[in-house]
Amino acid sequence: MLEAFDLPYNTHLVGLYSGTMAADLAHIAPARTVPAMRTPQGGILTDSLAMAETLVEQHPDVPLLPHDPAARALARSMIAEMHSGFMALREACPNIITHVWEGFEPSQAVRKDLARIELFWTMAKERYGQDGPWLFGDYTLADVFYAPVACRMTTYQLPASKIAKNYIAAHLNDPHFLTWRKDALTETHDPYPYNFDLARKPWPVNGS
Ligand SMILES: N[C@@H](CCC(=O)N[C@@H](CS)C(=O)NCC(=O)O)C(=O)O
Repeated sequence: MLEAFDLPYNTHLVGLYSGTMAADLAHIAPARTVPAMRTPQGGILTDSLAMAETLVEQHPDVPLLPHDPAARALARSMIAEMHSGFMALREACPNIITHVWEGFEPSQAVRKDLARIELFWTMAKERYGQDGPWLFGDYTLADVFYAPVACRMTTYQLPASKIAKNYIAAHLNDPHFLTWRKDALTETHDPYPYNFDLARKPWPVNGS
């Protein structure tokens, strides 16, 4: 969110799998999950949706959401549904940005989540997103919240329409996404936290 809109920030890495999470977050209580954020005024935000709302409030001149009220309503709804839903997809497909799993079979519940995501992406693109690669043309917070979905659809090779494929490619080629991936490749885990009995395939270079 901060990176994509050129909002200055400092990063503190937290040991999600190393057992140090609680200690690493102690200085920004009551945060207990990542991401967590402290604002310049000292406010602590413990949740991504709270961060998004706060940034919109604090940076009225930054186009974090589409300008058009109807587009804005759809963007907000898509963000909220992502934030509180798509649990089947999120549980079955942990977000992995390093490689592709070969032969993952999505369940009916995952397919149902994907159908709603397709509906949202198509509606946003067709109504408001004709003038650029992103859901609402220019990059907005909706794209921030759906970047991990584009990532999952790549990692697990999930079924995608032509519109969805083009949208996923926009993420995979986005400089911020590429930095995210480059950083992820420097991480090692022992034991590896995601155990799928599937072969690994290389990540598609620049989404091709
Ligand atoms: N609703 C939260 C979800 C945060 C969350 O579940 N973060 C996970 C990593 S993606 C986490 O920190 N898990 C560690 C734990 O639950 O101990 C948000 O959107 O910010």
